[in-house]
Amino acid sequence: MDKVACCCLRNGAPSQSFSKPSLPYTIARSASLPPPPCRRSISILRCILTNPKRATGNGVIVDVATGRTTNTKPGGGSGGAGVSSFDFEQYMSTNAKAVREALDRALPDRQPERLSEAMRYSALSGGKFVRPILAIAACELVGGSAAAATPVSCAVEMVHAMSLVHDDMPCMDDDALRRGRPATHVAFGEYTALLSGDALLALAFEHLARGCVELGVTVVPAERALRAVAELANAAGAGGVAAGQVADKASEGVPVSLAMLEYIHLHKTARLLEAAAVCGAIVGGGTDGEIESVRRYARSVGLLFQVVDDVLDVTRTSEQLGKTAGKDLAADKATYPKLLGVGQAQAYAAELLAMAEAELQGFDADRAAPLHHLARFIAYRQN
Ligand code: GRG
Repeated sequence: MDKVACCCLRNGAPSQSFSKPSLPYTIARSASLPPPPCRRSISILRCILTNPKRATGNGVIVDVATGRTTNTKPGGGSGGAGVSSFDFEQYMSTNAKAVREALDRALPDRQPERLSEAMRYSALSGGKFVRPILAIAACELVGGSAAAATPVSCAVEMVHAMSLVHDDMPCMDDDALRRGRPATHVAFGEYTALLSGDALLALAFEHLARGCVELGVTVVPAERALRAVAELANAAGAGGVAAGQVADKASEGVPVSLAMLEYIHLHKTARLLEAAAVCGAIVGGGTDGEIESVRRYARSVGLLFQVVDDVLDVTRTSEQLGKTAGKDLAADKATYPKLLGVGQAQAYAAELLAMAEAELQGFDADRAAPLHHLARFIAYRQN
């Protein structure tokens, strides 16, 4: 079994349902975090962790053991009987396989050989493919096909892969281990790693533009493709990942407020997950209202992703993570566990999850099921 499928089987099941957030909270409204989660938030989290089968509040019941959802809303679901079922593990492994194959075709495999090898090493080394699958799920949510999202899904994974390559380099986080094997600069040397990251970033936009053109205007009209290119470029650059990373580096060893920590995480991590989902919804033909709901969903999921990442960094081993554990502490970085404590960071994660899922309530339950499960998968991932 490949790492993706194995990871889905291990982590995909804990897809419990969640109560509504106990505190009114909107990420877009506030530059700072809400007050630390109160006792009620924490009890909600305990409930989430211990109750194997609960209603989500939007009529969907999720079974932890099987990952299957049942839509209890009268008339909900596609079967007309008010019941729908969704196999998250199958959805993840099928889409991950398709993304891997599409990336394999999109990446260079010829001259210059060493550069191509380094690009393939970074992009095809067993990532979870959360961002590409978010793009596909968002595209399908608004009525588009998985095929329409293929160029977007490859492009976001290329940007993600390049960010990991640069992040591991000595001038950044100086990490020798990534996905359980030597980081790209360790395997290929620094200048090749740096340039392979640059080449992946350039290829992301070439592939997105060309891929949409090849699909044809009946699948992805040119205006949608251009909007997606602009969204992804903004997310990668000074409007997103690069801005978050520079703030993150500058904050090492100095006192950091919760507001600054949120800024870092919303830009360094959440912005790319947001762009993945938003680009998916754009190429899928979503209305402006739908695209903005997807954006709010993905921003919460993106922040959740980083809160969970911070918690895993202090609760898991390097072996379990496939990357160096405890490195945030070692670098004296601000993290949610450091500022809030592990318990409250987890309670905050539960609130973000509930906020994300609330954004899906206006959509068809069957089409929204993958995004519900993805949010829970991110909340409960173990690496
Ligand atoms: C994008 C222009 C541009 C520059 C990059 C180095 C850098 C600037 C940014 C670092 C961004 C970064 C690495 C953020 C951390 C995000 C994060 C938690 C990654 C882990 O994602 P997973 O768990 O990884 O999805 P896998 O291995 O599954 O793909």
